[in-house]
Amino acid sequence: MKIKKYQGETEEQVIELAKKELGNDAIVLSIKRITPTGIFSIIKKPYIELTASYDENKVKLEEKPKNNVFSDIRNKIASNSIEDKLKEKDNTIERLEKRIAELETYLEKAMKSLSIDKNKANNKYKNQLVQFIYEMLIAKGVHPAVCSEILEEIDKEENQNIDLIVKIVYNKIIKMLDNAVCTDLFIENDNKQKEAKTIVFLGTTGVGKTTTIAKLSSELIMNKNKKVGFITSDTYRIAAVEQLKTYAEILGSQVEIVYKPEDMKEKIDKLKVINDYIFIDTAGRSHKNEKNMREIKELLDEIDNPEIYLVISSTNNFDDIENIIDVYSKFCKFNIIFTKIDETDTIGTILNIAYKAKNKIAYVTVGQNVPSDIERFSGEKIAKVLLGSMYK
Ligand SMILES: Nc1nc2c(ncn2[C@@H]2O[C@H](COP(=O)(O)OP(=O)(O)OP(=O)(O)O)[C@@H](O)[C@H]2O)c(=O)[nH]1
Ligand SMILES: [Mg+2]
Repeated sequence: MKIKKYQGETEEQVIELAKKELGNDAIVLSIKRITPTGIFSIIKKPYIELTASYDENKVKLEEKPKNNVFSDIRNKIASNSIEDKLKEKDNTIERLEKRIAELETYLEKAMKSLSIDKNKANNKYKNQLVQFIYEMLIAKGVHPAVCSEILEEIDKEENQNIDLIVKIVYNKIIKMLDNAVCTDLFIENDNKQKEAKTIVFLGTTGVGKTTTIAKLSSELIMNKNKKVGFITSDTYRIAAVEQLKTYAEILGSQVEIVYKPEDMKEKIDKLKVINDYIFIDTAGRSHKNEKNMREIKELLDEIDNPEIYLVISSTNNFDDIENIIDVYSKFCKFNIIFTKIDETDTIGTILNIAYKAKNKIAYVTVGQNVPSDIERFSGEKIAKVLLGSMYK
């Protein structure tokens, strides 16, 4: 016995292929639907693989195989022996039974494909690959309007090849994301000014403000040989000051505590003298609480020309993120840091924000490790994740 594999788009197609080449006596060992994973799932469509075994003495692959039951019968009728004819009758009945069973399976499949066709009527796009990409982007949290912007034009084109469609989609996503990349950051400019630069971190509760401060300041202190002083106004949460103090101690930095906005100037002046940068940590505040937002504004009013980062957890849903951005936009200008992208399944919200093009994105954080789990925001990595690969 020998084994041979056949690949095709449908089960009927591979069965037909195998039957044509190996005849009706071949045995089907398995029929599997193979789905390529990750980005390959887009470039290569799922396909059906049939594995069959056959008797090499009966089937010579180069020879034209016996076609079907009917040609078989015709050949046998040509034989004159009665014994042969009886044997033939038995075989014919057996084969007809097999044929009926095959027809039943075929009908069952035809019914199923009929319901698939019905679903197709609900598809947004006529090109199946474009539809597939659409569904994938939606599942990753990309807003339908953003999907339309990316996919509508491509869907209009006839006979596009798969590679080209994927390339166009990938490049469109990267372009959208790259438009939001923030350039020219105080943190990255080698601060040669005499005065220390103040960098403020705002955001709702628990999004990772203090951890992000530790990551960014470590990079400046350890790799760029800069001096960073810290100020915290988070006197609400027990242990918040301690958290920042612990990082400061490890980094050999000074920490000042601000209890009320009027103290801010004095503390900044104190740290200005010996530092290149002053990182200001704030208490996590609900953007829905007007009093909280007023307090933040009062605090910012005391700081001259700060660079502000709004820290947003990418695990929030798009509507919440939009609200947060809108509320903070009313009283300050900021760049965004998206945290916890290691924890989200809907990284598409970042693309939605980039598409809105109101704010620039500076960094993403990808885990809890200080200082390593922070990266400069880049369109390429997010685009790959949106098309099915892992964030690496
Ligand atoms: N998985 C993951 N966890 C993170 C990331 N960044 C921060 N965290 C975790 O989020 C939790 C809150 O982090 P903090 O830095 O204390 O957050 P915060 O915004 O300062 O919190 P408040 O000051 O209470 O508002 C901690 O357990 C961090 O380790 C990240 O990128 N990925
Ligand atoms: Mg904090």
